[in-house]
Amino acid sequence: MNPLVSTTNQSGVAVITIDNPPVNALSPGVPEGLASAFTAANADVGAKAIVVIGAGRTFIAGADIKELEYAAWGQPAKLPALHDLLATIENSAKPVVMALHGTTFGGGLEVAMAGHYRVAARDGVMGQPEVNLGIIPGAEGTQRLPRLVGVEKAIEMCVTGKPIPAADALAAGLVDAVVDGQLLDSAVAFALDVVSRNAPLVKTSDRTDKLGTPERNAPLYAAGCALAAKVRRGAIAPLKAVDAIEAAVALPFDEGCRRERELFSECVVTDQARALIHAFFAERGVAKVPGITKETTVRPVGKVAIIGAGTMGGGIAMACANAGLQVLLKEAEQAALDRGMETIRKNYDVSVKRGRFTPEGVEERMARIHPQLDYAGFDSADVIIEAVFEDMAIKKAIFAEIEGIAGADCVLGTNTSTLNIDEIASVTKRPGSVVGLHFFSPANVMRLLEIVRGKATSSEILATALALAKKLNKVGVVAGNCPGFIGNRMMFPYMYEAQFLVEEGATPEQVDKALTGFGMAMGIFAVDDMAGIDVAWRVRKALRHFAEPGVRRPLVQDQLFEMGRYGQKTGRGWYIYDANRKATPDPEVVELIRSSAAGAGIAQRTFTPEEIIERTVYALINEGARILEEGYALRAADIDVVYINGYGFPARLGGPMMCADQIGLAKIAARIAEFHAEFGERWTPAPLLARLATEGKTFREFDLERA
Ligand code: T1G
Repeated sequence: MNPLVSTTNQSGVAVITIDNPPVNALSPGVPEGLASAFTAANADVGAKAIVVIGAGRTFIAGADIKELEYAAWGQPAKLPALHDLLATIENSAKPVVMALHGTTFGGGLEVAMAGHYRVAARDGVMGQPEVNLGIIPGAEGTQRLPRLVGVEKAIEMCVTGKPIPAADALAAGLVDAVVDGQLLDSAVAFALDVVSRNAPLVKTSDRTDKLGTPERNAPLYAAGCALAAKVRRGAIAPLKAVDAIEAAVALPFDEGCRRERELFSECVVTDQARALIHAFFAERGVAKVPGITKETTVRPVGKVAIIGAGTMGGGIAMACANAGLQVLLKEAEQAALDRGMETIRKNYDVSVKRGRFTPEGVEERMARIHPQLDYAGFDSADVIIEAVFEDMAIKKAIFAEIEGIAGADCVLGTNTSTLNIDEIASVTKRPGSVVGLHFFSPANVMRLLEIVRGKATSSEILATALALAKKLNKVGVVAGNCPGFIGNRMMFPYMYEAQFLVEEGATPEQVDKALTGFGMAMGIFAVDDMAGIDVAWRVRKALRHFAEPGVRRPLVQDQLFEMGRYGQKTGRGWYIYDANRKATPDPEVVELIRSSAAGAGIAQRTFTPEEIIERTVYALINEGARILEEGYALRAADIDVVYINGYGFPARLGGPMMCADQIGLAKIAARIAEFHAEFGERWTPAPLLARLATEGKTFREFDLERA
């Protein structure tokens, strides 16, 4: 007996159940089990029809991505050859009804589409998310999906990778019924109805009614490519998905399937597939933290108290309210509190306008946020998050205050982007309860939460912080307590190098263009303007950057600060901003850069985009290697998760460390050595990077060896 697939009989219907926790992936054994279950069910005189259902939380969520990872890295992989299985399902003489709940994704949807009918639970979702992994559907999804939903919808689903809810699937023709309540009973009843009506068993592969013709579809293909360029800039797989759907229209079914397999095979060995599959597992790996086990107590969180209703505090309050938590939001003065609440209201209004929330949903959320000027109710909060100004003295004063108020089990979080957690914790008698919670702005939108472990932070507090991140729909990455933690510590050399480049002859616009061309969501000067040149100035002072004599200092940023050019908030920074926050280059700034450089005798030259990328991104990678070696990041993969989710690093490059692996550490180390010779100490190669390069190894291998 196959433990992954079993068959029972309900009212004369063979019920085939897939039970491969956690998500019923098509791991080795599942397709084989399904194939023999189908053969048996077809031979079983006691079965009039067949229902396939998933045990646990979902129908099949796709192929086993572990196997895809092996394939991507050229290792022996047991990728399911589903062609024969899908043909067996489709050719079944007995009606096949697929009962879908949870996430019917990828290979799961492909199996489902081979059935004659599909019945879905109302809260189920269906999709072909393969592009998220840098690949296209590989089990005939690009051939059957357009036959069921039409070419336009199929392109949209395969290009964006976004799942659709059951109701939309019904409207599109992907499923035949949406049911509430007992899914299995409904599916069995549906199957019996098909039998009693002697309804025809239409094979999806035989259908052509929704396919159209190559000529008429030409604009749809062009629109699909345009959509790909828009939502997945630079990605290969979405374009290949369009090609495969074109083949569904132009070729007979079997030939179309062959074409899909070719395109799939091309995609799976690309750098992008490797990078995206890496990113998938990296994101799920961050919660694995030494010292935290299944036995570690995670404290329940229902009520969060926030100190400070500014940009960060307000955003954190929204993130908590969105997750259904009760929120106390404290400010020192009424005017600031009112301003904070107004901003929250305004942000929610925008979400309603954009259709993200309903007006009622917003009222529910607003009702969860209690504005206040005192500490009332803080004694029963599960988590307190201090989110005031980035100033050590103020933060310490607040921690000294809440020490006497917070309950014994309360998590004491500080939202700092750079300050020393241990120093903050030192003012309390319970440093084990103190943890850094570095949210990213806007905190209600950005997925990253850096969770900073101080030297005393207890495992329980850390585990609770990780659970809180999950509850807030964020990805929590544990970082050690070094200045800037993981993300900002890496950003400093990257940002300063960009500034040196403009002093040497590039313009902010050129640097930003090179970076966005590389794939970054924003250029670093645009980021500086968004985060605030005043904020960067304060951080620089607090961390005593450039305090040592003899180091090269950026010449312009302090001048911009002194001119009151704080970036977007003042309409001027490195760029000029219009009312819609659209940036245009400012000749005055370029002039300021040129005259400052001339004053310092800096030679001027031009830079290619490649040189710009090397100087900036390699600085990022070099610092990442240091952080990893010093143990402030648990894994290279954690650094990648930080940069993809908090700093706009393109997922298709896998994050800075995976990107370094793919460029080749030897090449990077050689270039860094040249920069070191030319620019001196700030380019000292990170010892780990140098060592791995010499040994011919990668950061990925470094992670695997330590796992
Ligand atoms: N394969 C292997 N492991 C998987 C997996 C999969 N498809 N999906 C999830 N896991 C693991 C995951 O690593 C984690 O493990 C645990 O399950 C829970 O996941 C032939 C080629 C299903 C919506 O892309 O979108 O089919 O960390 O923490 O938030 O054409 O996982 O606990 O050890 O994410 O509830 C297409 C990807 C594959 C689905 C559940 N399918 N997965 O989310 O839990 S390609 C996908 C997800 C394919 C065919 C092609 C989500 C989820 P661990 P989780 P969750």
